[in-house]
Amino acid sequence: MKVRRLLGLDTQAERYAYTVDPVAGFVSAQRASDRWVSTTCGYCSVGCGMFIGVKDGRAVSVRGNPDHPVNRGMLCPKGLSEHHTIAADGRARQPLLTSGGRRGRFTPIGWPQALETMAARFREVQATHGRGAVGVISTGQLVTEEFYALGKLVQLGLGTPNYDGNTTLCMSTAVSGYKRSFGSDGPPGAYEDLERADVIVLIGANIADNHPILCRRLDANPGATLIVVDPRVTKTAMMADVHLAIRPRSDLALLNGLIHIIIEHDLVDRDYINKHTVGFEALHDSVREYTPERVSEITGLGRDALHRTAALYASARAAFIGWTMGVNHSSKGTETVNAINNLALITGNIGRAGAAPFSITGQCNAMGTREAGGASCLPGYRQFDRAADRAEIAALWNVPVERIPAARGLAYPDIIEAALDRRIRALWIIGTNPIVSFPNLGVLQQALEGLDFLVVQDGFHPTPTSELAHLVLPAAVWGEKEGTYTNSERRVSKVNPAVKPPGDARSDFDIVLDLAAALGVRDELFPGWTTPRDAFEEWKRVSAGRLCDYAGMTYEAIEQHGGIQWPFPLGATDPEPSRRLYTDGRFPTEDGRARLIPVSWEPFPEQPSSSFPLVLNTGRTVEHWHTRTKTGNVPILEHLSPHAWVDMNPRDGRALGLKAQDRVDVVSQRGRVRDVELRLTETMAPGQVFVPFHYAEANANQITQSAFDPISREPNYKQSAVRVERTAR
Ligand SMILES: Nc1nc2c(c(=O)[nH]1)N[C@H]1C(S)=C(S)[C@@H](COP(=O)(O)OP(=O)(O)OC[C@H]3O[C@@H](n4cnc5c(=O)[nH]c(N)nc54)[C@H](O)[C@@H]3O)O[C@H]1N2
Ligand SMILES: Nc1nc2c(c(=O)[nH]1)N[C@H]1C(S)=C(S)[C@@H](COP(=O)(O)OP(=O)(O)OC[C@H]3O[C@@H](n4cnc5c(=O)[nH]c(N)nc54)[C@H](O)[C@@H]3O)O[C@H]1N2
Ligand code: SF4
Ligand SMILES: [Mo]
Repeated sequence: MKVRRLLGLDTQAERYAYTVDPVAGFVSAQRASDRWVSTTCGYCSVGCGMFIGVKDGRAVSVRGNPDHPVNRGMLCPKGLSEHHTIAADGRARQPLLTSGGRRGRFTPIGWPQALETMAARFREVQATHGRGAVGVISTGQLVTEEFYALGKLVQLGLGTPNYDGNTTLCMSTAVSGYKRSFGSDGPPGAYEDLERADVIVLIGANIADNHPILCRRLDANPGATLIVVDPRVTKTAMMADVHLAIRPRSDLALLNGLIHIIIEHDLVDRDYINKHTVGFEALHDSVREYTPERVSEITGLGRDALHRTAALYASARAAFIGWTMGVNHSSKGTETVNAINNLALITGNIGRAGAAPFSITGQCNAMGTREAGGASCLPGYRQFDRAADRAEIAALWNVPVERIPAARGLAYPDIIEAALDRRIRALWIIGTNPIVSFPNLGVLQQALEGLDFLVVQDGFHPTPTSELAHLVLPAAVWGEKEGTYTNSERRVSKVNPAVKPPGDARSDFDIVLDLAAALGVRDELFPGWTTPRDAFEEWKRVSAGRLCDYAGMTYEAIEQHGGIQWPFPLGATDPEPSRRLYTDGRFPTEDGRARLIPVSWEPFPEQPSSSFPLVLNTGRTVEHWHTRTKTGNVPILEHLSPHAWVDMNPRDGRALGLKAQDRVDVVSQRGRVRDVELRLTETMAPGQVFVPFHYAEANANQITQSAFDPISREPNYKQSAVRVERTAR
């Protein structure tokens, strides 16, 4: 009973008050529903299909959709408790404006005043300091229809190119890597490949915690050999046949070393290389120095393990290689992605069932903003610097081509730097919580505090970021609005509203349209638009003929098939042919061939020193979502993982005279995470520590560094030099 209460479960009395629900069967009376609304999970990029149970206008439960091809009825703990996020405490309910210019003291106002103030302040800043002095930072958690409308408003209405999203903290490395290797963004494989591969390599991807329902695909393929590359013994590593516990950020050396062995032993697919790639000779030259001896020194792996892994991968009938943040969160991330693609290309492991270099995405709709958002590229994966692409989008939008920017504006970290030196004066932050999630908090705080006008549009308030705003716009969240999400395998699924947003909160879509009206551009940009369906219809035309072609989709067909993978061109009826990209070996480059790109390993920035001898790794746990605005409000999840901790190898603990459960600080050159629980565990290698980044009150990003991938601009979140010391009392 005590445990049940601790976990936030029903009390005894409530537990025995059962009722029979036509869909769910026996359920506690508390969770019985009047109706079930079909939708897609709003947390991670797996994209599970589910139903929200609604009773008396409130979301009371969630069930997996047994007919959805992604999850076949299963949900992970976050999905199963997702209805709690909607009615959580701390939802933002009214627009709030600071009074007397003092931040933190808010006065509730109406929407007309909020949007007129925002339009006036943004125009004022732009008139004085130039159009680019307004910056916009969005997210991977809106619906695609919202991203499409927002991008159009920012690029054409506000006319600032300085627009980016938290996806640069996450997926931009994979995007840059795919573009360089294949000529376009777009993960080539499908989840089904996990069931059809005979060798599966996961690099820096802890799916057991972060994409739990993908693990079911591994269960369905017991014959496959699973190789996990991660410096920690993660839950995913515990499932593996082979765990390669490499030294931090030595992946690039490992991949080059595998390519070296594969070429030396002539395990390459000559035919595929000759027909579909360029650059093999240069690649061969570049990996000559990555001998097993040298790679073994860099990675800490035995030479046997290198030879065995190379042979397993290269002689597989179909090899799948998936990666997530262990690769992307690195100042060498893009090049590591290129090395992964090189490995797949020289062995012909792409475009076939089971064979793909596959970037597992993160947020529920990280893909949607890449496709339609118009931030790092123009909608439909068109490029800013390609005249033909600009002409095409200008014609589709019916505007002079001069209004389409010819270069991408500032990326997220560069927007922050521009705010710091006051080239950017006003910022609009939508659906992201940088005070917890952006690296090197001290610098960010200074940048945000120096702004003339900060707008934060969020489903929750206060958040550590919204507290700094001049204007807070309350947004509807998952469960309250309509649109589509694209999951990691390019599957576009439907999202539907089950309940009304609280108070005056409105969908991001409605906010964008009304801000456009306040700026005087609604009729030009969004003629006759009233609902997300209007955006979807225009986006279908804009995506037609592109790799991410939606033209053949309708909301109804998406619902009917449990999501449809793109490309789905006009007239398409069968979702099967779009399961994988590049099945014919043709790539969206000028000559149709993929690029083999030589890349070289470098040690990570900020190596350990005598004052900061440990390597800090940061990441996630299954119970929590990012900055916890949502999961921190779900009792069952919050009680399972209520506070931050640091994982450390027992040998390091002994050397420091520390024991399990001691309270410690984790300190870097930039700051200090105070008073967290020490956990001593063999899952960490000596010399390394791990801290989750979910906890604002013990914010890991106080100590992470400002080092970014020069190509993708993604932060190097996974390595910083730190020390651990007992908390002073
Ligand atoms: N429960 C939960 N699920 C989530 C999220 C969440 O917040 N909570 N967030 C979602 C989002 S947006 C994302 S991007 C994904 C992220 O999903 P993951 O990438 O799986 O998550 P992380 O824990 O950030 O990092 C993955 C692993 O990288 C390893 N790593 C660190 N350094 C290195 C290295 O040098 N080399 C290698 N090979 N590995 C290294 C870490 O030890 C860690 O186990 O999860 C999504 N799913
Ligand atoms: N040290 C360290 N830092 C990291 C990482 C790491 O591994 N280590 N991971 C990085 C990665 S991969 C990511 S993706 C980022 C995530 O970092 P954030 O994007 O900052 O994390 P979230 O908590 O998901 O923030 C989303 C915000 O949007 C709000 N929200 C939710 N739904 C809606 C909606 O529909 N509309 C609006 N307007 N608001 C909404 C939520 O309340 C929340 O405040 O963190 C990055 N930071
Ligand atoms: S695996 Fe991801 S999409 Fe599926 S229920 Fe869990 S959080 Fe939601
Ligand atoms: Mo992410």
